[in-house]
Amino acid sequence: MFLLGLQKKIMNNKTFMMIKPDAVERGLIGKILADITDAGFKIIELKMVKLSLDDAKRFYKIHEDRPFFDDLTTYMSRSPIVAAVLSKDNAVDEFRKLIGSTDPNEADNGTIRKKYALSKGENSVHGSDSNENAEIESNFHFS
Ligand code: DAT
Ligand code: MG
Repeated sequence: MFLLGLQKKIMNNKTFMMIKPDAVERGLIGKILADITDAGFKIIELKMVKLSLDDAKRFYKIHEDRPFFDDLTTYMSRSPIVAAVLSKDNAVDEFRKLIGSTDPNEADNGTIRKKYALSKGENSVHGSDSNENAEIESNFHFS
């Protein structure tokens, strides 16, 4: 039982995040990273990179049939992003709580999206939605 618990804890302890173009453009990298480390996350990988339109389309492939796909991929490739792998117990859920709802108008007070996001489309940060996607998205950026 102890080993199973430990294994679960290790499998739940990482997530992947990006600081998106709208936030990088407005000089918010430092503030957002401070919010993240203040919330108890450790930064274990970090880089700033400009995605090509093709990179953005591959990263967001699950949304390719959605009406906002072109806007999303054009926006994500218009200027650099910051990509990071973070660790904390229950990292995926804890990080989604820290960033808040997709639409900043629906996000709770104190969340990163409530504080910084411009709109549902330009919402300043990405956070993986499952352990499986955290692994896939981390490998996309840090292979
Ligand atoms: P999240 O980023 O909260 O996981 P998502 O995975 O549903 O949200 O969508 C990915 C991104 O696509 C989201 O951060 C912003 C954009 N997006 C989602 N729904 C949208 C909409 N209705 N209009 C415009 N952009 C949208
Ligand atoms: Mg998502």
